[in-house]
Amino acid sequence: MTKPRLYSGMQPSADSLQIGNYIGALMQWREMQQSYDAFFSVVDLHALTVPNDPAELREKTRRTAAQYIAAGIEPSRSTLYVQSHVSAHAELAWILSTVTGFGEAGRMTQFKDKSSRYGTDATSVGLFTYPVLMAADILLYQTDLVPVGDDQKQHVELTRDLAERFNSRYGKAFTVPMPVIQQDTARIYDLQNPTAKMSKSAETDAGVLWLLDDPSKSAKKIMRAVTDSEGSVRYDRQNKPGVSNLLVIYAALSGRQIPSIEDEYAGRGYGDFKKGLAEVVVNEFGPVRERALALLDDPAELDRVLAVNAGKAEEVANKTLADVYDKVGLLRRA
Ligand code: AQP
Repeated sequence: MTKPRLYSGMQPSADSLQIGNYIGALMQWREMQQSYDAFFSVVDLHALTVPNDPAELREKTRRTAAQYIAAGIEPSRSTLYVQSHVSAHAELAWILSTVTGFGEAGRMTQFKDKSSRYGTDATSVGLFTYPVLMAADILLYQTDLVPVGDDQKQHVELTRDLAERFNSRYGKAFTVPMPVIQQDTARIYDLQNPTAKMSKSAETDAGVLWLLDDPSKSAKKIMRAVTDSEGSVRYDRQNKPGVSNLLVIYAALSGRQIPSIEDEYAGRGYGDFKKGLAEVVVNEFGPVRERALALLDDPAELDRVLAVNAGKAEEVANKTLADVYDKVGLLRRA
């Protein structure tokens, strides 16, 4: 029996991934690759929608791929590749842009947020059409499921609308995908500002735990994480966002339930709790970091693995693209 297909990706927007990317995405991908035919890409074309240094972007792309593998994505089981290595992504994005309404694209809240933050002159058309490229990523592979954070839900809804519109206008070319929305307990917040999502592009470093950081540096950041004055280790997202965030990280990485961690630290101070969490984080990330650094020590081998996987991705993607070209009436090259 064929397995249902899964698609997800991350932008190579920093030298290291952060713990939110690990807990919110990579840990789930690692689990899901067992039961799904999974495609995981490093979406470098998406990263171009904001200014980048070319040499740094190349390096970040390799680093992101290395961290996928170090975190347990198996390139012999899952199709792990770099988006720009498969030219069908950009080609399908063009076709989809012709069935996307201007107003429809303008309603995407992520674009509205970002463009109001940067101003229209500093906002590229690429940022505006970002969700159309994302739709192309997903639809090229006849994807059944797309695991995403709730901030991406609107983009998957657009993808579904475009797939349905295209299928009814030209005949069925796409599977209509379903989003799998990450649970709230998989959402990680900034250690210094625990009501804001932890992010690769956070303005300050002190609130972000990086996968590739020296473990002692991560331990220090945990010891300095913002808590509250109550002094009890208790989950209450509303009133105790700092402690709740630390509990979520603890539970996710140790595989334990939050109440059992609360029991363990009942009547003990935040210092003890933070020390315990630092140990959990260092134990989990130490080996991931070492594996990633070892992979990055041999970039030629990493590039070879990525090339093999790009070949696997291309086989599926080119088939969809050829069908779409036929359906919209492009003349086949003789
Ligand atoms: N704080 C988080 N908690 C849980 N999950 C998170 N993800 C990101 N931050 C958290 C998940 O990681 C994947 C990364 O997707 P992305 O790189 O395309 O962009 P993003 O979601 O915008 O992640 P960042 O780290 O905040 O990057 P920048 O700063 O570049 O925008 C997604 O699956 C996301 O849900």
